[in-house]
Amino acid sequence: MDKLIITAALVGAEVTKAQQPNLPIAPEEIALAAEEACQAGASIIHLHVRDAQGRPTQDKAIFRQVIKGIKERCDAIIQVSTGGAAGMSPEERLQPVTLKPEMATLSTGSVNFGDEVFLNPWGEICSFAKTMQKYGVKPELEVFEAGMIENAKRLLKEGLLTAPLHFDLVLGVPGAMPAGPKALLYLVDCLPQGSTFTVAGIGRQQLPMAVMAIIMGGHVRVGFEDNIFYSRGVLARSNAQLVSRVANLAREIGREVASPEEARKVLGLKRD
Ligand code: KMH
Ligand code: ZN
Repeated sequence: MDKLIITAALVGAEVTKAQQPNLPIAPEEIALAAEEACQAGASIIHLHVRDAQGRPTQDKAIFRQVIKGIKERCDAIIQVSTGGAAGMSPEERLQPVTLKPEMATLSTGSVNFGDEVFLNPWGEICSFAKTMQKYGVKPELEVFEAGMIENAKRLLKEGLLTAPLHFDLVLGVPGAMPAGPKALLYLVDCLPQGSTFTVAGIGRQQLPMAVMAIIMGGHVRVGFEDNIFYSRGVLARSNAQLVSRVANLAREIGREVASPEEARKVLGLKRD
């Protein structure tokens, strides 16, 4: 098995400081949280940013500032979100890709997302993929439902993606694919041969899904975007605390944890 790549999803678009007081929101807070997560074993930072009022934004200037802060502190792979928040326009969502980060997310289908709809019509998926090709950004394909893997295969066939593909299998979003071993096995079975995958379990499913991913040879995403608790009713102290637990579990099970440089090799990323 490859060494384990841990992604830290530090901020997200939905969680608030009222729910998780340790949520990093200001650019300096996010950069510090990234450094701590990296020290704890994360090699990818999945990045959302917030405006001065704490609202989700895809503002390029804020992304630029946060990315600069992270790069000054650690060597993590930066993966910008193009999902943003439900309801944002495609133009708004695509802004951080033009900063040429190493990676960006690409959701390959529409899905109910709690009370909202996360809309990704085919034409927009294609234009996101083309923009990523243009800026030399490797997509992480966000999969919330099985059909999204079929759309990724179609993109591959139409030359809008290049193999090997890298997926993030997100399980447990209310209204989307539920979390559990059968769902995960099914999704992994659907992936094109040679793909790599990360698993992101939502809420209390974060830890059990992470353990399954470690055993199956997948990679793991944890962080406040997906889960704010350390254990039942106990808020996590930091994103790093969640990363550290996964790193320790992996080592206990006999799977080593990848450094950012090792993660770049696994994902075929070439730095400029
Ligand atoms: N906030 C969700 C609606 C991504 O980062 O690419 C979408 C999301 C996916 O978070
Ligand atoms: Zn996200």
